[in-house]
Amino acid sequence: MKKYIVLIFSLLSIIVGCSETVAEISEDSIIVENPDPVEPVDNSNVSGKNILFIVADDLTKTLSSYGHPVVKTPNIDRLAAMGVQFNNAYSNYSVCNPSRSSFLTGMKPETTTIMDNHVHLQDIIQDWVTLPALYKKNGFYTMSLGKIFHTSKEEDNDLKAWNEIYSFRNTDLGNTGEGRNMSSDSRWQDWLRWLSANGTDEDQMDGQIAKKAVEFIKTNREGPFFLAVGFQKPHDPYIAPKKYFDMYPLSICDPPTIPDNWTAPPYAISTASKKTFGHFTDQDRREFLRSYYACSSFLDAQVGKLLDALEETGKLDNTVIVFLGDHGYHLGEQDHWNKVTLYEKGTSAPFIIANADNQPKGLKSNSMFEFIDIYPTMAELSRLNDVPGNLEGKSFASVIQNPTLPFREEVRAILRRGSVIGKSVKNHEWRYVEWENIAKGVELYNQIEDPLEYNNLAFDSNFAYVVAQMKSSLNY
Ligand SMILES: [Ca+2]
Repeated sequence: MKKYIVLIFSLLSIIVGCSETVAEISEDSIIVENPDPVEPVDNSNVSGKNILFIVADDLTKTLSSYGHPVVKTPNIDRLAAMGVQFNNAYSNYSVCNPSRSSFLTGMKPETTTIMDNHVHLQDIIQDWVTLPALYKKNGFYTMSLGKIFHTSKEEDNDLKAWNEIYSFRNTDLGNTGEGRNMSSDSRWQDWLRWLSANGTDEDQMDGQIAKKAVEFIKTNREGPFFLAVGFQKPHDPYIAPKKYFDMYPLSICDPPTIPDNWTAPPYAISTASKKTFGHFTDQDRREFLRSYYACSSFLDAQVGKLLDALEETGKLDNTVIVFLGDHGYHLGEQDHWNKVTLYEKGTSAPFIIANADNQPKGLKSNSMFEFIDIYPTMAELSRLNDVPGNLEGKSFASVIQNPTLPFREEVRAILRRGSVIGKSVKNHEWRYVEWENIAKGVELYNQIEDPLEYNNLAFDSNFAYVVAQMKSSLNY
């Protein structure tokens, strides 16, 4: 009989959407949602490489392997050197639950209909086979640590996909330190809070996730595993041990410059965001960047522990490592310090894969793909059987093996702001956005001359032909 043990506290503290509450302080920091007891599994007759599937929450390209000038991420750099880094990987929706529900089912947000953090996957899922469920069906031993689906609650997850599932929370000590809430709006509670925390990595939930993952990797196993590690950082609240904050003096945390006279097109940025960030001072911006950078380096250190464990156990070459952020994030671009946009900064995310069969090492690909392509790609790489027929992406396994191959000519994303639907299509030269079929707004940005997307050319008659072309692509 399935019995779920849920230690009492608000799961929102680890599986947040746009707002969240602080974890209650308790000596226990592990939340177990396993069938009780966990049944031993003999999958020694199953062939295939292990999968280490690492998802970071709200991580943009604050990684030195992506050329960030300030942030130091030596471990993710090490991973990139082992594999292929994709410079043009695009989430289909710039919010946690819609994005994860999409790439874990292999279907577009339009199809899942999950477009906010409040819809429960289990109310929608029908007979869809999620990515981890397919691995389990193929005999892989599956474990979920931290945030893979939007929450670890039964209604938001796919508990049948996992042999074991664990979430974690900070210790009492890890919730103390020097910090500040930069929001003056009480409605938002914690979402602009940073904390240079006392204690060690393992006083933070992500440190505990890494520890559990290392224990699992070091366990002797005969058959292959699918280990999904969902780190919560750099998602707010921006909490990391003090040593990571100390890496980034405020003087080197320079906020981006907003062009003079720039204003956001209608619906491009939420009204609440404009109101909140309109009050940001230079000090606020620098503290925000320091906190996000600290959380990025903290995350990087946890990834390093997993790589070390794979090396120490001799499992590295036999483990395909997939690393991604669940969507993009603005760090001051468009005067926005969050997600939930259709801009480049909102939709593009880091994606690195290492150790797949016949793949080169240390290459960077500019080929574009959408996150709905992840599921069929992994299914192909792992040669999984019974791949469902309802997947809407296509495999880019061939690009992993030959990173100069072109893949998608254009990528799409969708967003719902209030009741208004925005859709974007991007190719290598242009991004085009419509809000409610142009009734609420149109945007066109040159991706080469204006990569940060400040100069909306949609109403410039010189580019009417581009608007027409992109409109046709969007509504094909
Ligand atoms: Ca997220």
